[in-house]
Amino acid sequence: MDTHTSSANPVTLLGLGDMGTALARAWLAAGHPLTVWNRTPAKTAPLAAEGARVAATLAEAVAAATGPVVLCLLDDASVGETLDGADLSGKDLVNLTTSTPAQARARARWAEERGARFLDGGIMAVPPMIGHPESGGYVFYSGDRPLHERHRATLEVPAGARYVGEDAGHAALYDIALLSAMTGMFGGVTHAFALVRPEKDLDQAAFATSLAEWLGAMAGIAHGIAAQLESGDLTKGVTSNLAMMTTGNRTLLATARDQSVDSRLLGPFMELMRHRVEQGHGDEGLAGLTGLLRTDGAG
Ligand code: FVH
Repeated sequence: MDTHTSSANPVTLLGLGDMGTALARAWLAAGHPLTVWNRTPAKTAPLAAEGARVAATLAEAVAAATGPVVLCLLDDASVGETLDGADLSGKDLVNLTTSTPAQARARARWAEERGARFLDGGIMAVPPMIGHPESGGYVFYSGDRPLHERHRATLEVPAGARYVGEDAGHAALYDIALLSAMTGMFGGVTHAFALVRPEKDLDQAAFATSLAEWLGAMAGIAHGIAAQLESGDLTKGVTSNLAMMTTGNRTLLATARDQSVDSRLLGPFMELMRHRVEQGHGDEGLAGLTGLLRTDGAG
């Protein structure tokens, strides 16, 4: 079926896994002419039925592209394998594949050497959030600014677009930093449920409500840490200092012992706090711990 009569920006999408398929449906629903390619051709069939044009080969998909060529593949290695040997000259590549910042920078240089423009993206959403702006999902972008400007409206169809600078590695750095913070939060949530789990007559759902509210209320600490790091005054605006918190940590650890919960998730972080206090910085908040984590000595 040829649906390429729309005036909307045409999109070429390489990769139809869970995320790629969700992206495809969002662009189709918004009326964008869409060409798709996937390593395993069977995954293209449902989208063809919904109006996508299916490219028989990768080379055909890229050659026909007049709009953004969006990659949503498993990892950076699969991007390299997929585009190996393709003629990318003059193409606008938008790579939504999760990468490290170093991989994104290397991929930007790689694309430039092949005459392509390059934008890297880090998706802050899961597939059901794609195409639903009210879900709060968005994508960090970095790299070629004019490319981002040119395709911004198209890129905002599946999820909000947040451009974070010309360094192609910065979208990946934002992405991975947020995922790292989320992982720490998941560790805390796991510990919290381990504490309350065996208690008879403790309503787990009610506990979950309190836990989620508390984490939301505490999330603003990120702004305080940023202000302290930017000003260089690591005591600026501190309301809960490390000296107080390390004392409180003893109560947390004693409770873990009493509740028969292993403190292996919390222990290393508490050790870092104790070390900073021993260095004479008990009046600081958490900002000074970032320096202790650096392995290159950068404060
Ligand atoms: N799904 C999620 O929740 C997360 C949300 C945040 C962002 N991630 C990243 O998005 C990328 C794609 O994720 P996905 O969910 O679509 O992943 P899969 O469903 O596993 O699909 C993987 C696609 O990659 C193709 N592929 C894998 N290896 C190769 C290769 N060597 N050459 C060509 N294509 C390859 C695979 O093809 P096939 O197996 O169907 O033939 C799928 O199209 C990812 O970076 C997440 O970190 C998703």
